[in-house]
Amino acid sequence: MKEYLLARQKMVDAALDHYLPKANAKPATIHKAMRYSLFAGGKRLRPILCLAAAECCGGDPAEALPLACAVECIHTYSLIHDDLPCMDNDDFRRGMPTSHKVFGEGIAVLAGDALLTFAFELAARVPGWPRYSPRDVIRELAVASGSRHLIAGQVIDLESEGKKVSLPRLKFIHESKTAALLRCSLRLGAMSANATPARLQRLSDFGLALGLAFQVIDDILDVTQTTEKLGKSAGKDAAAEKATYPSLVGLERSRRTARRLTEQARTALKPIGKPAADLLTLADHLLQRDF
Ligand code: GRG
Repeated sequence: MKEYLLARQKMVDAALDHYLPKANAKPATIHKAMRYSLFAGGKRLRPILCLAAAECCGGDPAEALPLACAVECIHTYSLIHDDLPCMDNDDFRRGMPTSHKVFGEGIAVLAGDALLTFAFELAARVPGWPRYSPRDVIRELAVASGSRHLIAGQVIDLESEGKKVSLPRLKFIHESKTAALLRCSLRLGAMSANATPARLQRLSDFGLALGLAFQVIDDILDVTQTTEKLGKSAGKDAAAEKATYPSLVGLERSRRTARRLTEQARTALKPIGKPAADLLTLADHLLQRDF
């Protein structure tokens, strides 16, 4: 798995480097800022899932690359904006000072905007496939990152600060903020392989359960790991009295929930058999992760 992940990270990094405007393209500040956050050492989980979904559906991962990179651009934009003083106000991300600490708030906002916009430029590169047009793909990205999913999660999160949050509300925040983009990564990979509607649905169900498990584990790691290990400020949720799975149901029940969700994700892929092997291994790997 280690070698597989490393090879996929390299493939994604090379593609991002190829697609993105060069650091000295005018105006250099914005392109430097976009590249700074994009190449700060993210795990590339979403693009890796996108490529694995393409393979699971019999496709060529190279065809999914622009979409895998588009999702990573959207993910990175959301991190830059989330770290801003008006949002989560964080100084440290991916083991480096956050964008606004290096470039100032104005450029950080614009770097996030530019990455979000660039994602759609990348998505517009795909030729389309018999079952899925470029329009379908672009809509998929827009819906996952828009006001009913990624932004919805952030809004409810902001509005929940300092309030008692119920478990269903927390699940909604996690599904919107985290799981929707993970699911979108898998769906885009499947679409690039011209997946049947039935297989697309299976990957979608896998993505939603895996995405929620991923966020529950993220909540657990915030309590149990160090800042050095995570590459972002540990213990921040508790310090900000944020609702998380551990704060609502405790660490042990959170761990059980993560295991149950991972099993639910695995079940969604069972009928696919051997072609889903890499995705199943990835799900187990994410459950065991410690950063
Ligand atoms: C500001 C529009 C806007 C949205 C913010 C995604 C998000 C919503 C906030 C970021 C902080 C957060 C708790 C996100 C949840 C998803 C998550 C666990 C992100 C970290 O993902 P990793 O671990 O990060 O894959 P790397 O750095 O490895 O890519």
